[in-house]
Amino acid sequence: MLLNSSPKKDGFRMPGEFEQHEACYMIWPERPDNWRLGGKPAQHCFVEVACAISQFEPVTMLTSHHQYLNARNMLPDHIRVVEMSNNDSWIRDYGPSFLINHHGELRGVDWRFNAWGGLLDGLYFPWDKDDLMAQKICELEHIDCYSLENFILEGCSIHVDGEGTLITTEECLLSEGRNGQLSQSQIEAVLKEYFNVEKIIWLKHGCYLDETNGHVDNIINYVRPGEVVLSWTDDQNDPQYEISKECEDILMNSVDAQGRPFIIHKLHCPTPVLITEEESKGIDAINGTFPRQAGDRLAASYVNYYTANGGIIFPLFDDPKDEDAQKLLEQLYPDRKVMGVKAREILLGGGNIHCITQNVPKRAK
Ligand code: KQY
Repeated sequence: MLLNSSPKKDGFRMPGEFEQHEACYMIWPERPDNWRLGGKPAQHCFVEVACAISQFEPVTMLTSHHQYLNARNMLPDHIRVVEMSNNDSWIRDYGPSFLINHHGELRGVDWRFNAWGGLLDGLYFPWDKDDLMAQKICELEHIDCYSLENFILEGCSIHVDGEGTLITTEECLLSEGRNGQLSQSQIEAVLKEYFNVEKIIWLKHGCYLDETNGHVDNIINYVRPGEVVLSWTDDQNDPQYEISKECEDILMNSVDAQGRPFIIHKLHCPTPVLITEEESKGIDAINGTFPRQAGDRLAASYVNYYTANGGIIFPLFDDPKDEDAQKLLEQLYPDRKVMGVKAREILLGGGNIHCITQNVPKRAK
């Protein structure tokens, strides 16, 4: 059922990802203008991610009818495969934002999606099937849903601590191609009402060259309330340095909704990852889709990881920093198994593990 009220009025909040889940959704990759070689290498990588997460919670893979049989054959039986039309695989962006209340009831928010900037600076056209997915997933989950007619928002552009704080970036949420007609305070008001939070922390920018206009989930992640990991480089000649330093300064000078100062852990980026000639040649060049040229730098970041019930699934880039990331995450999450998955193929598509996964919070039975 579509609800006319708001989560704040009804007492629903978005839990932190580190709270208990009952399931995880993903979408099978196939579009040849985003995934090289018709999505074949990315499909193997998605299988690895799904299998890793399924050690901790049930996974559902959504797929177009074209790829249903292939996805079914490539995935093990314990991963549910459900046909659902889509334009691409970024479920964190256009799946529902799941909310819970103190009775443990679940609801969703269905934001509008315009492929990260619509006709102004969006990354593909059309996006109509993606925009319908949140509503369809709420139906699959048998839950009611708040639907906003005009407000553009992607799930990767916000992080919450489940205790009243939301972190986002100005670069993304104030971008012209999303809600350019609204002021920052009007945008804040919508976020407060629909995520049911009291405090918004505005970072300035996301990662260097992030094609989504700086999604926050590629530059920080919440470990637990009051504690974040920040994507970092010590190389002051790298444009990423100023961006990360600015985020650190903002967080160090902020307190969250509960009045806590932030504990910040620096998770060092890999050596810049560049698209190779061969990779570039494997991607269909289509007018209107964001191009992938040899030598282009990708926004590689270890903080774009998935927090599962008993695990952390983080991206590997075949870089010496992979091991440092593993060690830091093991220290930060002593009660979770930290598992790396080779993620270059996801990165080549423009995002990473957090962007291709959507957790469903655990509801009361
Ligand atoms: O990182 C994301 N949330 C999505 C990136 C989309 C890339 C489309 N090429």
